[in-house]
Amino acid sequence: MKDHLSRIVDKYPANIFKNRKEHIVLVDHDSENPQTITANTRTIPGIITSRGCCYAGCKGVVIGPIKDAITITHGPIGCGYYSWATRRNKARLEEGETDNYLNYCFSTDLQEGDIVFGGEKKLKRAIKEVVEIFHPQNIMICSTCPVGLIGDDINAVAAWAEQEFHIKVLAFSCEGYKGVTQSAGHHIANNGLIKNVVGTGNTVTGKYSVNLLGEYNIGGDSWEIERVLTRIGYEVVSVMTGNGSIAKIKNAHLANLNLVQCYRSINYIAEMIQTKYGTDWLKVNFIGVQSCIESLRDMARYFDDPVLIARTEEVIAEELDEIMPVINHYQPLCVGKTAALFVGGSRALHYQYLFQDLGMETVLAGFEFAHRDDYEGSEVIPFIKEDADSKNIETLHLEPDEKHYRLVLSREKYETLKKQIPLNYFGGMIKVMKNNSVVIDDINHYEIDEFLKLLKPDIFCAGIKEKYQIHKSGVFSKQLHSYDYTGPYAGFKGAAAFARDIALGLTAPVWNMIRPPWKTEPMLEGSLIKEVI
Ligand code: CFM
Ligand code: HCA
Repeated sequence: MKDHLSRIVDKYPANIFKNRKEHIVLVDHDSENPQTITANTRTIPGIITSRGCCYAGCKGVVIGPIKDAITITHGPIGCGYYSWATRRNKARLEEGETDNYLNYCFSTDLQEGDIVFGGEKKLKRAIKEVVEIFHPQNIMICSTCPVGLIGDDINAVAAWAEQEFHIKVLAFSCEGYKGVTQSAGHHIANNGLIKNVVGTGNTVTGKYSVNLLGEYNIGGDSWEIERVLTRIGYEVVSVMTGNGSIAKIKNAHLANLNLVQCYRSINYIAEMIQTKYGTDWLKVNFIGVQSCIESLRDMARYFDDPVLIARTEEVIAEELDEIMPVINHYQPLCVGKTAALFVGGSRALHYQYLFQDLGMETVLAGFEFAHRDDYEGSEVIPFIKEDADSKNIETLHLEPDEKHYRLVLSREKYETLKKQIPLNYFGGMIKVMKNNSVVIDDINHYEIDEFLKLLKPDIFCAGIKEKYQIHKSGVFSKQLHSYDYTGPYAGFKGAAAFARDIALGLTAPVWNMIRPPWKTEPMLEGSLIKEVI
C-alpha cells in the first residue's frame, strides 16, 4: 500500500512532491510517534483544489444562516449571487418570530466606478434602502475582495448606520483572499459574534439548557437534532447558526453547556465562551445512530440527574424502535462495501460513524480546509506553527466576565468527567481510522482519479466540484454538503433516510454502464452533434 501511495505522489515535480506528501498520511497506529499531517497551508498555484474563500466561510457558512439579520454582501454582484441559497441551510419562523430574510440576496453590486472612487456611499445607500423596505432589527455587512483592496471602511459605515437607524449593524472584513481557505472566514465570523452579540441578552434559562454550536441546519439537520433534545427535556437556547437568530444567539452565555457538532467552524466561540463565561463544551456527533446515542449519554452524564439519565434511555429506545426496521431493511445492501469521504472540515469524520452503522468501512478520508487539530486532536494545538496567513486573522484575548462567569461543575467532578467524556476536547480524525486507511488534506483532481483506481471505493462522498468527476469514473458519489437535495441525515430519523439513499445509490446498475466521452474520442478535437445533424 505504501508503495502504491508513493507512486501517486512520485509523478509530481520535486517541489510539489515534497509539499503534497506531507498532506497525506497512511494510518498506522503502531508507529512509535503520533502521526502528523500538514494542513491549513496555501494550495500550490496551478493545482485544481476544491477549497473556497474567506468570504464563503464567513458569509456563506457562519453568518449567512442567521435568519433575523439582513446580510449585505459589499462587493461585485457575483460573490453575493453565487452564495445565494446554495448551501441549503434551511430556516423557518418559529413561534413568536417575525423576521426571516434567508430567501433574499442583498448586495451593493460594486461597479468599476465604485472601485475607482470608493464604495462607502453605495453601501450607505444600500443600508438605507434595506431599512426603508424591510425594517430589519439587524444588518450584517460582509465585504469581498475588492473592498479590502480599495480600503472602504465598513466598520465606520456600520457605526454610522447604528446611530442613524437605531438597529444593530455588524461589519465583517472577510475579503476572500484573507487566510488560505473558508476557515479564516469562520474565525472572523466567530470573533464578530462574540464581540457584538453573545452576552447582550438576558433571558431566563433552565438547568438543562444547551447551545448547539457548529450545526447549520443543512437539509433540516438541526430540526431533527432539536426534536430529539427537546423530547428528552433539554432547552436549546441557541443554535449557531442553523435556523439561528440574533435574538437567540445573544443569550448563548446563559446556557449551561455548549454542544459542539462542527468543531472546525465554531471552536473559537466554544473556547471564548468558556474563557469569558465558564461554560464547558462537549464534543458531540449527531451523525450516526451509535454516535447519537453516545452523545446523548455523554450529555446526560454531564448533568448527572437520574431522571434525565432515565429519560435519555427511554427516548433512545423509542427512537430505535422506530428507525431500526428501516435501517435493518437497507443495511444488507450496504454491508461490506467501502467508502471514501472528502468534505470541508468535519463531515469526513462524522459520516464515518453513519457508514459504520451500515457495515461499511472508510478507506480514505480528507478535509478541504481543516487544521492539524481536526486530524490529530486538540492536544496538538500548542505545537501548531503560526505562519503569515494564520497571523493575519485576529485572535481575541478575553477575560472572565465579572457578572456572568460561573462553573456548572465542581473542579473535582470536572476532573473525573474529563476522563470519561470529550469535555473541552476533540480527538480528531486520525485516531478513529483503521490502520492502512488514507487521510488526505486538500485532495486535488489528479489525486481523486488515482485514489479511485487504487482503493476502488464503492462510494466516494464529496461535493459538487468532485461529484461528476467521480460519476464519470463509474463510481457512485453522494454529496455530503448539500445531500443532493435530500436529508436531513442527522439524528435518528436522518440515519434512516441516509440508509435508504446509500442503499439505493449502491444498488443502482448505472455505475457499470458509464463510459466517459474521452474514452471514445479525443475531447479537444471533439465533433459536432453528428447523431442529430
Ligand atoms: Fe463544518 Fe459545515 Fe463542515 Fe464547514 Fe462547509 Fe458545510 Fe462542509 Mo460544505 S461548517 S466544516 S465550511 S460541517 S459548508 S455545513 S458541508 S464544507 S464539512
Ligand atoms: C463552501 C460551501 C460548500 C460548497 C459545497 C460543495 C457547501 O464551501 O463555500 O462544494 O459542494 O456546503 O455549500 O461547502
